Amino acid sequence: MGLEEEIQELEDEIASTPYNKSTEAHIGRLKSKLAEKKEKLEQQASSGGGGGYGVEKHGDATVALVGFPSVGKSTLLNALTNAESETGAYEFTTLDVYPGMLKYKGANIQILDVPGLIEGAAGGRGGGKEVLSVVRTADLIVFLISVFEIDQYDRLSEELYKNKIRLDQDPPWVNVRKKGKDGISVNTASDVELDDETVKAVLREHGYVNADVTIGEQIDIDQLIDGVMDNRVYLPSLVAVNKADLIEPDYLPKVEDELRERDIDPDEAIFISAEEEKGLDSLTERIWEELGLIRIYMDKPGRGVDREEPLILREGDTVDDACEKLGGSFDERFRFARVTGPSAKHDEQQVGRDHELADEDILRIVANR
Ligand SMILES: Nc1nc2c(ncn2[C@@H]2O[C@H](COP(=O)(O)OP(=O)(O)OP(=O)(O)O)[C@@H](O)[C@H]2O)c(=O)[nH]1
Ligand SMILES: [Mg+2]
Repeated sequence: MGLEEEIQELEDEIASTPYNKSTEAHIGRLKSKLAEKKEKLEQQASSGGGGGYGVEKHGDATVALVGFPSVGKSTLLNALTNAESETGAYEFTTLDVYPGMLKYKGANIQILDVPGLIEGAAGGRGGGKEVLSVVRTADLIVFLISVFEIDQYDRLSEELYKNKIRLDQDPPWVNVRKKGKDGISVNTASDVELDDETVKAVLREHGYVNADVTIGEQIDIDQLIDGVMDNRVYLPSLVAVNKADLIEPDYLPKVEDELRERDIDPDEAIFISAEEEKGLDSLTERIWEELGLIRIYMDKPGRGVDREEPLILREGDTVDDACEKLGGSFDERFRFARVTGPSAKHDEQQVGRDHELADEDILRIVANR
């Protein structure tokens, strides 16, 4: 039996096994087997070569624009950035990945227009595989869906899930530590509903014989496997609804209902018209927020505060991260820094390397000569 048939059999068996406490460990085993076999299939498929898309990461952050053919990705990219991505009123205009640079609040945000992500892409059809490998390296996914076909979202998010991209969630709190002997021991937080036997079954299926497993939060079997497999990427996402210029106001409630059915708050989705360049300011602002970028205005000796070209960092970054991004040899020469702005207790606060910065801080680094 070939790998693909084995995968099909496992999927059938999982689908036909009712989930309850007495079958939980069995399902855990099946799902783990399935995950491992899919991994193997993928490795076989990719060992055949195929150049892939060497799209380099440029700028301060990268956004992947995913959507069906003709939904308006190229039109949007051209409206948002300096790119010249071909647009056309027929499918599959975009055959490659087209990068464009969006300049916003002094940041350079790379936006990638990727070819139509169609059903089956994660299985390697339609060149989707390469597309997905580009998408995996992004910092944010923007779903572009047609106002007339909100169900496009289902198929797109399914493709991403199959390709080990998890949206809008933190990695599951699962920690596995190998040891030399004594089998598998399981340590779970009080709210975890998975049986220890299920956890052990899953771990064994993934090749563990002796290990300490800690599970810190309530998760399901799929999340446990995600935690054990360790090659999932966790990305934030936004939903932009395009061609909003084409609907009558009385059609809007229907669209909103369809969004709600998919757990998308209609107020969180951004309605745009790429063609008429409407709603693009809100979209850009939301991209900025979701990326969690912050602007740091450097106060340079003799040159004053540079508000034109801020240093772009991420929420949670420290003075140390600023030094790193600035380059140069601050390492030995760093003495202290002075911060004025949202993160400072008062103007010109003296801080150390571990001080956490905030958007629109003014930063001066004092270094030894
Ligand atoms: N009315 C309207 N038409 C739009 C809008 N955005 C794009 N279009 C049109 O839709 C068609 C397809 O747009 P593209 O930007 O080429 O779509 P795409 O997603 O890049 O398509 P592929 O490259 O084939 O994947 C073009 O005729 C656009 O002019 C919009 O907001 N409103
Ligand atoms: Mg296109």
